[in-house]
Amino acid sequence: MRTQVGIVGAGPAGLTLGRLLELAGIESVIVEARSREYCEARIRAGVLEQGAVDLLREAGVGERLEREGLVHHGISLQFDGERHRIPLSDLAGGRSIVIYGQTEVVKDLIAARLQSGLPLLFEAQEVSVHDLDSARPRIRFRHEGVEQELECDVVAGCDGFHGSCRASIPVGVLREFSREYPYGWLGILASVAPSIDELVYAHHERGFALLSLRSPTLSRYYLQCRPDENLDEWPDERIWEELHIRTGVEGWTLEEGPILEKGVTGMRSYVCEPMRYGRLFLAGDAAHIVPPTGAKGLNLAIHDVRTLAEALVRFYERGDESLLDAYSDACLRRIWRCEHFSWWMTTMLHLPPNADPFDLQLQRSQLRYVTTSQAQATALAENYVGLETV
Ligand code: RFL
Ligand code: PHB
Repeated sequence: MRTQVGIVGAGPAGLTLGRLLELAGIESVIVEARSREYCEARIRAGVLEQGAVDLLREAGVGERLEREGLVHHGISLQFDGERHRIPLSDLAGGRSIVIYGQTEVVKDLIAARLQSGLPLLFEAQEVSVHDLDSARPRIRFRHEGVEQELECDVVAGCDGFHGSCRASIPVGVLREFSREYPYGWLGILASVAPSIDELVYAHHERGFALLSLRSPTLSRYYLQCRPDENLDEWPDERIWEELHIRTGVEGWTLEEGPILEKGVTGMRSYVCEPMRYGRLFLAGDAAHIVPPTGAKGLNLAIHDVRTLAEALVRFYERGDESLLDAYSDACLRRIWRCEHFSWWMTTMLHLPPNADPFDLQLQRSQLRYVTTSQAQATALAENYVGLETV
């Protein structure tokens, strides 16, 4: 088999790249380790920046997003039992965010690709990449029992943090930066109308909590926990009880409903530089991870592949590799801004293990400053909705 761009991974990065290349008349094959059902059911992000929404719309996959996505113009920060609204749109030049699940983005992109009749191979086994420093890199895998070799001009490593592309780069090429946090999030999806109109990020001395949503009938709530928290210790009643305690404010009630899904995720920050080795280009979580508190991971993944698609268009139209050469640096500027923002939101809102009263007072002071100073609130708002230029 031969193609122009071999894409490893059918998450938001790989699928969006495939779509952008399709629109530019560039061939691609997407090779994915999991099943379609698995990819479409994996519950993750829920907040899209305006820039990501605009790109999906321009790429012709924004129809359902436009219909079902919930446009939000603010978020709240809660501390000391009080909520403080940050009017994102007022502070960030009218820009807003859209609540639309990553699962839905993935479903829309898969449907569009299959409708175009383009190759998207699910359940590929033993996917490996080879000859990356040559002009003919290859992807090998087994699909439906048959060994396959896909010869490409370029390989896009969109296979997430635990994928095999980054791991195939020879030792010593990449510089890696990382930070582990002693926090996890216990997330639930509940079949109940959200008790909030906008997201609430709550600081509490028992730990952080986040109130989010997916639709007018689906709530998505999170509790700070240990990264290795055992879900068996969290029957539904305990989850609701803890949510009530951490998010409670006078005159407001958190409505409960059947919990459809629950899971625990650890948190880390990670960046590798450069995001390239020879003809392999890394994009999305394959190259960088942020803790979810800033809601940036999915948006960064989409930004990376927009930059990569533009570079590939230049390469195929003019044989000009300058944008491919500039790809990593162009992405890393935004990535590091989001790394900082996500780290900042995380450390401001989470209770450190063994926190002493001094730590808590510093967090409260920072929260009070962000919610009372227009300059600080603007800094939060423009990062949260997504900076136009970095
Ligand atoms: P993905 O989504 O991990 O997709 C990678 C794909 O590659 C496949 N794969 C392979 N395929 C072939 N061969 C191999 N060897 C392979 N190894 C892996 C995988 O099966 C998968 O299909 O990476 P991508 O596309 O870079 O997208 C990144 C986003 O998924 C991620 O950054 C976000 O979900 C992060 N995130 C959030 N981001 C936001 O922008 N806003 C949010 O509100 C937000 N909330 C979150 C989040 C992530 C969370 N978790 C679970 C980590 C909330 C949570 C709880
Ligand atoms: C979500 O709805 O899943 C969500 C929202 C905001 C975040 C992280 C996750 O910061």
